[in-house]
Amino acid sequence: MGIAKILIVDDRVENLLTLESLLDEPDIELVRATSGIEALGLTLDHDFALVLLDVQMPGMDGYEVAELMRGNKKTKHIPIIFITAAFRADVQVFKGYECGAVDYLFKPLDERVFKSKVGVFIELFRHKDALSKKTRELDRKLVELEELQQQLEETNERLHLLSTTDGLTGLLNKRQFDTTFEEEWQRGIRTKSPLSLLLLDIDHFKAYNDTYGHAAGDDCLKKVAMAISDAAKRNADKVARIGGEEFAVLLPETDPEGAQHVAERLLKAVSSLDISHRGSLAAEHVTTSIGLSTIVPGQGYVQRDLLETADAGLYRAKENGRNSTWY
Ligand code: GH3
Ligand code: MG
Ligand code: MG
Ligand code: MG
Repeated sequence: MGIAKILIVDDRVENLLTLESLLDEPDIELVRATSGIEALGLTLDHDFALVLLDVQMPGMDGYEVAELMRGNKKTKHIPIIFITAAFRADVQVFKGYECGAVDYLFKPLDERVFKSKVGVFIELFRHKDALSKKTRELDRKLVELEELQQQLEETNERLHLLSTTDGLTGLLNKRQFDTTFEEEWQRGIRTKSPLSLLLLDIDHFKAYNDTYGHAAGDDCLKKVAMAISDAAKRNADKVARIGGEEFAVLLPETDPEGAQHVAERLLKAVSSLDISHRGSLAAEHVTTSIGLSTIVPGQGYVQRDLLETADAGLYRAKENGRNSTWY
């Protein structure tokens, strides 16, 4: 337990000595002042548990000291007990309370009453001290907590990215495509607007791997993925890698004409990457085949219809010599 400091103020040294003898305790430190002005200065420099203040002093009296203490942010909460000469009917006890004193004691002091009153304020001070220590500790913890919160958010963001995107290409993964497809389908039902789907597959990609190796194959996949997402320009367009060398592009609020337009653009975008492909039977460079379909969601259709129609289109595009689109 810490030491509690008490300021004793009296213009007469013998009165100070009396107070000192009454408060001679190991856990109390007494600080003396023999004038009001000296007392005020000390209250600014120390953290007092209590001020025992004489009323009558030459110069600045106790009431004035109390009023000035109340007017200062640093000292306004320090409890003050006035100690004054023997009781007289004309002593303005109320004035002491008005100045903000917590108590008013008369000399000669009753030792037991005096000690127990002082004891209450020491107890309060200790309590306050412990509370402010706890508050500081909590403040530190709060800062730590905020840092942890920040880390958690970053981890969550990374986790979200990992669980929704494909590691090789950065496009949406199959799982996220399924989720997005479901959402767009439901939105299409509400807005009664056409939803188009493009299924894109790299031509003779097995031969590409066989010719150039798996690492070159991966590199090619990355370039194709980038070309596709660049070519699917609208923000609402969702591009996913849904298989080894298969991609899906979901085009909300897009009619067959628009979908065909995007498909042609994708075909061209990949083709103009001009990635050499000796093993291809379709061209000298890497090409794709694209199957398309468009449905206004609901109205007797289900999601699978859109997928199956696009898949059938892809099959026809392959049969048709590859490097082409099919509705
Ligand atoms: P088609 O024109 O009919 O599509 O012929 P294809 O060879 O592209 O089709 P197939 O389905 O027979 O082969 C796909 C190949 O894609 C098989 C596999 O070696 C390759 N592949 C799938 N995933 C990856 C991958 O992540 N990296 C690499 N490098 N190759 C992959
Ligand atoms: Mg006096
Ligand atoms: Mg395939
Ligand atoms: Mg293929």
